[in-house]
Amino acid sequence: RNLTRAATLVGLCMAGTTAVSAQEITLRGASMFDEQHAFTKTMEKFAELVDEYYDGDVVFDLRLNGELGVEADYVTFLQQGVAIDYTIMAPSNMATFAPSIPLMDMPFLFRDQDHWEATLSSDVLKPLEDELLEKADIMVIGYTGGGVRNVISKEPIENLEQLAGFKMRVMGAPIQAQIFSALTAAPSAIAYNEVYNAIQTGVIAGFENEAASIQNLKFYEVAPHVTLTKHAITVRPIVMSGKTFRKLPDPLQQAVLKAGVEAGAFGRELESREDGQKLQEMVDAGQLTVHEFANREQLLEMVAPVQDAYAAELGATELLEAIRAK
Ligand code: X1X
Repeated sequence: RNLTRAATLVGLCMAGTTAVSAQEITLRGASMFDEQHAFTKTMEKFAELVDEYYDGDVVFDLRLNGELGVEADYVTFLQQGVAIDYTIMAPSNMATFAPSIPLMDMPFLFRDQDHWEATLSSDVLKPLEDELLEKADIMVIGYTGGGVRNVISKEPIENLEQLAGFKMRVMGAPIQAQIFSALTAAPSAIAYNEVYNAIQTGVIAGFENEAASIQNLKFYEVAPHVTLTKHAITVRPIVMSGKTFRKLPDPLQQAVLKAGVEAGAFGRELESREDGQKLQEMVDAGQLTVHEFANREQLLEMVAPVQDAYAAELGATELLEAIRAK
């Protein structure tokens, strides 16, 4: 199924992404990770389900290990309708095109796993999806995620005093930097594929991420301390370029929409289940040391005004209330 071909990115862009003919349709996906990561497994599940629901031939060409770049690249490709057709990505990596979309992965948005699941299995996020489609021509076809994001650092961090001035990488959406600034850290937006080196060379002292990705990309080699800030449960839309979707025959469009929702549910169950296991595997292997964060509840109080101001600025106060009420 995963037909990895040795083609350059330029070649891919020039070739276009979707060959629609009576004989064959090719859909190209991208993952920053290898076969072991939940995103990759979820995209494989998506392909399997499309095959099951569509009575025709589709070739899924899923490129792994960051062969086609990182999420910040994918969002441009999807918006332009080149190089890739579908992927899974963080809303905070799509802010350039749709400023409101990072509301759905804003730190401290969800109280717990039940709140997160209730939100993702409802249609409360639809206004954000509509904006993404309108402004970036990117369709949300399902929701995966479920990893718990924590602070990862070179040196141990156990309380607010130690978090103060912590030079850390955050994702590109301004709300990410605003939240960590409110916690008195010193955030800066750095591309994901530069994080490892930036920590190694001392440009930053750490970042924040979930277990699946820390393990897959071996971030523990440069940042062996994890602090249980538990500031986010990941929301990761499965997305498809609108330019691709519109070229597909109607029965395939229906199969894609059904498969997207079901692959999302599969991915949420998988990543949530594996999250604690993967953290423990890294602890057991001596790769990570876990630290509790003293007075975590205080963090919630510090960020609430920042969340409110961000939603107000977007005209999304009611939406934020609706998510909080889920
Ligand atoms: O922090 C990031 O940019 C990345 O972190 C993990 O690898 C994933 O959640 C991914 O979607 C991206 O957000």
